[in-house]
Amino acid sequence: MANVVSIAAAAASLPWDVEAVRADFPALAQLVNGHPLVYLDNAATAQKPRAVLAALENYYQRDCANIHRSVHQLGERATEAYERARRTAQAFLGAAEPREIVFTRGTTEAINLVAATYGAANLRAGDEILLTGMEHHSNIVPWQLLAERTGARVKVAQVNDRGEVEMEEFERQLSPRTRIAAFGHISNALGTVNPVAEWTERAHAAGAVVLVDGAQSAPHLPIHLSALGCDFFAFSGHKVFGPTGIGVLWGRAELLEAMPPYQGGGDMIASVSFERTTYNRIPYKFEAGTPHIAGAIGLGAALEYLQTLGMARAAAYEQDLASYGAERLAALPGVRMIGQARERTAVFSLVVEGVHPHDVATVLDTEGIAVRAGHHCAQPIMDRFGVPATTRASLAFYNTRGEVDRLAEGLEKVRRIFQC
Ligand code: 7TS
Repeated sequence: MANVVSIAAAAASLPWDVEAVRADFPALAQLVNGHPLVYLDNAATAQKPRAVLAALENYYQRDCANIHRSVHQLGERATEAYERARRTAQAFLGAAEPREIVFTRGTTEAINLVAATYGAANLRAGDEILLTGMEHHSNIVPWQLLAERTGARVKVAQVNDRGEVEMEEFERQLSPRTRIAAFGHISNALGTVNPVAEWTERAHAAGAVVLVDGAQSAPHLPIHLSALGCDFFAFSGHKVFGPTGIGVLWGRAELLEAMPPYQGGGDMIASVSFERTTYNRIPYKFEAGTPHIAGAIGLGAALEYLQTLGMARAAAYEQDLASYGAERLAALPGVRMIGQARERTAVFSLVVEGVHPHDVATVLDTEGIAVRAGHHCAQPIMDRFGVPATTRASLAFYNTRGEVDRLAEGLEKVRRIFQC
């Protein structure tokens, strides 16, 4: 059998035709404030390829019906498309079975689901939940809520000056009381790529289950769950070039089976009476009510699109943008980059000395350059670096070196306007 790694390496070495890829994304071909759009807010949400738009249109125009209940043609087609999306997500992650894929509203809901079900069933007063100092609020607050309910304690592995959590620090914060370790694969605020497989190994050795927040990695890295070794993995449809309002929680079947339901309602039950209700098998136990059918189908189309492009090739191309961008932006006087991790993606969290990040973003917008300014829903890491906010440029595989140049020129204009 061919070696998967060598195939990936060979694929990654094929040239990346960025103009052909851009042509798949209609939103990229527009003028904003008289300039060709430079979309550098991909960590917030990514643009959608035609394949996704077509899948949504097809569902609403041809196959619009509820799922898992109607025997008529449209109901059958909708159910088949929805379940096919689940199998696509399974393949995208390298999960063992489709029933390990739970559709949620997104990463946020996936993490809340695990906290509210696995967490509530398994954590007691005095137990510990280990997070890192660079988590998104979505991977902090659900655990704080769980801690409030159970008496468990949230512990934090701290971040060094480069924007990394060192292994010694991670291990120091683990203890025999750690029941859950939950951490981001890639930081949305710094771009740091965390050694999640190694952390998972250490957390497992301490007896904890591991949730990986893959919101920022699923769009940028090939994901192989078996290589990560984690127990739960969450990502959002809208960041992987799919629709908003849909996402995935992957969990090991034996864990999902043992977990109590999340929400009650239609589809999640086997039978209901006022005396006794029994629950459906996984994953349906966690998908109460009519789900975001179109969203799941659109997400399936996005993941198929990514598989066709090849995530290894996309990642290799983005790595080139990441090094080019880091060099280009570091050369700008008066511009400081927060987060200098050795392993990082094309996320640039910038501080222009003397200028408020929102002003930076506003000036860039006049040039047609879309970036995000703020704390990026990661206030603890902003506090760690002593800044209230940054201006963040986050790239995807459809961005170009030319667009990085436009960003650099935009930042020079900011400095001219504010004379700093
Ligand atoms: N985890 C990480 C690491 C994220 O970056 C985000 C969203 C989430 C969780 C939550 O995802 P959601 O789809 O459920 O909202 N991050 C961002 C961002 O960086 N800018 O806007 C949203």
